[in-house]
Amino acid sequence: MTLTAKSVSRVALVSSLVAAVAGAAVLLAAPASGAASTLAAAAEQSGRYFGTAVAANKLGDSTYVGILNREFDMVTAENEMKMDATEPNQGQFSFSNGDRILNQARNQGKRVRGHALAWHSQQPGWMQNMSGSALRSAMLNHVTQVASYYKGKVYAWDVVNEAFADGGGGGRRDSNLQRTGNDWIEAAFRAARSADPNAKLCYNDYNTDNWSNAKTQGVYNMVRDFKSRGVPIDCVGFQAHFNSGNPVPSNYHTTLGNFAALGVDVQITELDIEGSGSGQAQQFQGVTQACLAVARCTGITVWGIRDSDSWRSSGTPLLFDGSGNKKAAYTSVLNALNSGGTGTNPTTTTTTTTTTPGEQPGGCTATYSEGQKWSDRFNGNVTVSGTDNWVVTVTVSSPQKVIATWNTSPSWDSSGNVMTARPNGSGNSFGFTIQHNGNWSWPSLTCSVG
Ligand code: 9MR
Repeated sequence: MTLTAKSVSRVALVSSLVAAVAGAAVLLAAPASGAASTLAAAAEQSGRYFGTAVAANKLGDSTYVGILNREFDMVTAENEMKMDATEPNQGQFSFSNGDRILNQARNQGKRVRGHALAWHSQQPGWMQNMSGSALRSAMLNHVTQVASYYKGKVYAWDVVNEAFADGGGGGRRDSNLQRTGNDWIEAAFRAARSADPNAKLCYNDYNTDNWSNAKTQGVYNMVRDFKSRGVPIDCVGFQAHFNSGNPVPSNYHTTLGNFAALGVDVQITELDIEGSGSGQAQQFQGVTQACLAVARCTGITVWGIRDSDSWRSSGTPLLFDGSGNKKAAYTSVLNALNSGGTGTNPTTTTTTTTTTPGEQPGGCTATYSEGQKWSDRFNGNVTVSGTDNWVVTVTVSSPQKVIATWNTSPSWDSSGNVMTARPNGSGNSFGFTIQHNGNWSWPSLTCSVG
């Protein structure tokens, strides 16, 4: 988890910074150029999407459709692409309601997440009583037929949904599908890849947000195993259904970052948070920031539009009230998206400055490494190597504040966001604590030879 800055002169500091994050070139800490006024536009500033679950029977509601068309650029069918909806009788497929949602979205230039090809729940009656090889074949046929029908039209599929057990064991959930053999999940992924090679294939689950949960670790180990054996998996969905008994964990960004480091995209797929007012708004902000802090967190989907559209409407868990008015939670998400964040994955990140011809040879390398994190702050350490007379500039992004330093006596610019530092004595490292105020992005570093 490092970020490295090299420089050969002060002049070079004004040259453009080039960052390579996990192999992809992105600009570091590029702030949003202006505040976007919709969730989708705000998310797109950092290359992400902002989606919602859609119910086909609400597509005649003009308030609903008005908000849908205005605010979101990704759509998930709330129920209409599930197994019971798409294969009500074995071998007879029904796509009409799924198509209504897909076509409405695509006509408006929105993308679609498919949900879900294989699941222990919402199975059609004929499948519920099946077992063994007959069930395995029926499941694989379902995956193949549905993914083939929507080939090229969905951005991503939740190939397998909710296959891990709740509680402390971190193991698989018992189900008729699980009893066909532990390899049912990878078999489903392989069938989906064959049917639609360009769709991103996701594993999707709930209560996998807290890094300390056994269930989170169970899913993580499965994804790591799949990646090591070449099972085709591209993404992991975190449903993110929160309430007071299951609040947004303070280590959410750690969870997302650790999964991303396995080489998969991560997505918040069914976000809702029961509550109201500023408490609810703050939790929505935290989830948004956790995604923004991870480069491979590619988007957020809320599980419905208005509170009254929610599967648990009494908990008022969404961003619009029953009349379609924006709630405080809406504003906090929009503001968080507008304050940007290219995010960083917990992998090596290199920042280099270009060299001005004719400069003296020499230089220095400053390496940032992540330290401990808490819900409101995180530590960073800088290690420097190179010639003696260098100095490091550390820039944090507003509203972050550096609230403590060690092994250094820095000087500050007038904004308080830029500190210029050398390690004390003959040391080669120093550290600081950043109060993130909702922005988890890492500071940018330069080092220069004086
Ligand atoms: O929101 C969906 C609700 O309308 C259905 O009755 C329910 C049936 O299982 O599924 C709800 O959506 C679930 C999603 O498909 C998977 N994760 C949990 C969601 C909320 O229960």
